[in-house]
Parts: sequence; C-alpha cells; structure tokens
Amino acid sequence: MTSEELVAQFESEGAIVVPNVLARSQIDVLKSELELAIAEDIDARPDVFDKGMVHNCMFRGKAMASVLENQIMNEYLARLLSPTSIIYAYQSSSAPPGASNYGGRIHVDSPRFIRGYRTNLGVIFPLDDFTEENGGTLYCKGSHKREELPQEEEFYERVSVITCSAGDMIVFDARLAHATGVNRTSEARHALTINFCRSYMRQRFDFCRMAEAQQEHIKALNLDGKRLLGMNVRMPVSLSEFYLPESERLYKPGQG
Ligand SMILES: O=C(O)CCC(=O)C(=O)O
Repeated sequence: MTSEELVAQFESEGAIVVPNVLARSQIDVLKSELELAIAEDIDARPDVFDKGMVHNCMFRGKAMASVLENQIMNEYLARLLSPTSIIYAYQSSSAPPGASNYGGRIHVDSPRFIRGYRTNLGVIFPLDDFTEENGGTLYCKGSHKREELPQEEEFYERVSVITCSAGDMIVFDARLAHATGVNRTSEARHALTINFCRSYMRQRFDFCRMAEAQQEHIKALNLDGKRLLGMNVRMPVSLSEFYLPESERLYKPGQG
C-alpha cells in the first residue's frame, strides 16, 4: 500500500500498520531494555494496578529513547496529528503468557470526542510478531468516529485483530475502541506504545523537568526527540526566563 492509501485507510477505519519501521537489530536491544525495566518495576512496586506496564520508557533505555527520533514515525505524526505534536505518555504493553494486561479492557486513549478534530494519536511498536494466538490488538473499525464507546457485545461482534510483524508500526486514532488481546502462548508478547497529543495540551508527567536529571542520551536527542519531550513548549517560571533571547526561549514560537 502507498502512504496515501494508508492515510485513507486510517481515516476510514481508525488504524493502520506501516511495515518495517524499526530495524531487526533495534528490536533485540529494545526488547532487552524493556524486559529489564519490567523486572525492575515489578521488584520495586509489585502491587500496582498496571503491574508489568513500564511508564516513561524513554528514561529507561537509550534505544527506547531513540525511537522518538524515528523519521517515519515523525512523518506520520506530522501528517495525522500535527508537526508540533508532543508525547502525552510513552509506555509498554506486554501480554504475559496466558493473559492479557491492563490494556485488555475495551478502551479509548483519549477521553475527548471533538467531531472532525483529533487531539491524540496512538502508536504501537510490536517487539514480537502480533498474532491471533499471542494477543494482537483488538479493535472496532470506524469506532473513532463515534462519541460513545461500543458495549462489549457490539465490540466482540464487530472485532478486528491487528496482526503484524515486530518492527512494524501500528498507528491509531486515540478515539478508536481497542483492547490488548489474550496471549494464549507460553512466551510474553512485548510492545511499546506512545500516545501523542497537541503541543498546547498537558503531558501525563512533566517530562522536561524529569529530563533535567537524566542521562546523556536524553540530552543528545535530536530536534524531533526534544520537541516530543515537550522542550519547545516549556513555561517560564520567572520574568528573566520570559525575556530570554529568542534562541533560548522556553516556549518557542510557531508551536501551533
Ligand atoms: O498492546 C496492545 O495490543 C494494545 C495497547 C493499548 O491498549 C494501548 O496502547 O492503548
């Protein structure tokens, strides 16, 4: 499919798979960073409601941060949301053997419905092939155009399953009703999932403040990576910061 056809499919169905966005060598590193982060989090907070989900993945590994620089992803973001988009949340979605996960309930990733206007866009990077057996993403085609969520009966009657390869990129409208499928295999099914929003919206965490205490790889992110963290729309905390010269301004002009 051409990118024009993919965009048309996205608008009508609410989700598309863009093939071969991550390299095989990248996937292996991403998976080991993610598995380490999952183990650390389960050790530190064994009883949380979303156990197994890693939050703020860009701060948990260099490869997971470098995903933000991906050119194909940034092109789709510019086209389907905005060239000044920022991250709302960057987390993982792993379906352990024999189960689903916190994303297994039917849900949307944005509580706002504004007809004809998108506030959030979702991207999933499967780190394992998504199959019907290991829990591909379930969704209800076209549901992003509706204000009310389909009830369970309708959802499962009309359900489609996204199956694709590790390294592909799933892009979906954050108003699409979807759910993580059940993993009926004996191996974990890993994925990274990023929710992007418009530049004037608030992020789930204060990523820019968090980034101050971060490793060199965060400081070394390219312009796309820094923008996605929210570095172009920071608020001054004093008049001295407000009157900084243009090149050092915290809230950059032209951010939409
Ligand atoms: O892992 C999946 O299949 C779905 C992830 C999900 O529900 C989400 O990103 O909101």
